[in-house]
Amino acid sequence: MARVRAEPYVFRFEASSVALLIIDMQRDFVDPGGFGEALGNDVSLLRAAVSPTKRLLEAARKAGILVIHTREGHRRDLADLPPTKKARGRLKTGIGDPGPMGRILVRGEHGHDIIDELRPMAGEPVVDKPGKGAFYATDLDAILKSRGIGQLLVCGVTTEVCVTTTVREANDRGYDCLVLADCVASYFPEFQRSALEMIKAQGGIFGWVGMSADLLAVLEAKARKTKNSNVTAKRAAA
Ligand code: TIU
Repeated sequence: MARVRAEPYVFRFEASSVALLIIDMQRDFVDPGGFGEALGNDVSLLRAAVSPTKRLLEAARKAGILVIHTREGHRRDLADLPPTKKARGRLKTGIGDPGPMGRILVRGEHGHDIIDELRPMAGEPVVDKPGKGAFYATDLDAILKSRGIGQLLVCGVTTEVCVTTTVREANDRGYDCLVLADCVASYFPEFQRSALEMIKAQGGIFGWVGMSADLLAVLEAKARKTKNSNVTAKRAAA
């Protein structure tokens, strides 16, 4: 059983029943010219989460932990786009409209895809979601259940929108979530702080909050152990 320092108390997990869930690290949110900027935000604030998430992603892969990526977006015919979501914000350029990275939040477009630094590897499930929560109208729950996953290590953007919506959905479905504070980001520093506070308040009402360095140390130790036992097994077989 691995143990990671976290708030409100230590987070325990088995590598075989935990997944790294990376939420919506798409150009549309992180890069200029996408949905995030169309909403009036300074997208550069989200960049802070990229390097720590990349380190965790690489460590999770080496430790043999399942990695799942999500993308918020819609069908090319926008048939799954609620008119209310389209109308919200009275945007000049909104969902489905052409932008410098293609049609905004539309599947298959350059802006809709995940940033190069965190590109999914073959075999890692990518869950396309029409809403803010990663469980709503997706097969995420089925993917997790079929692999025996009960706990989630959560990274992504934005903290108070898709990350917390997903953590709340996960919590109600019986999953334990550890949110890595430096691997999630918001366009609003005060929302970043308060969203994380809300997760861990009241004895961890929605989950745990930790720092990537603490998790990284645990994952790296696990990867070393796996490598050493592989070497021992190979020697024994030789
Ligand atoms: N606007 C905002 O902060 N976020 C979103 O619209 N989607 C996600 O958080 N992915």
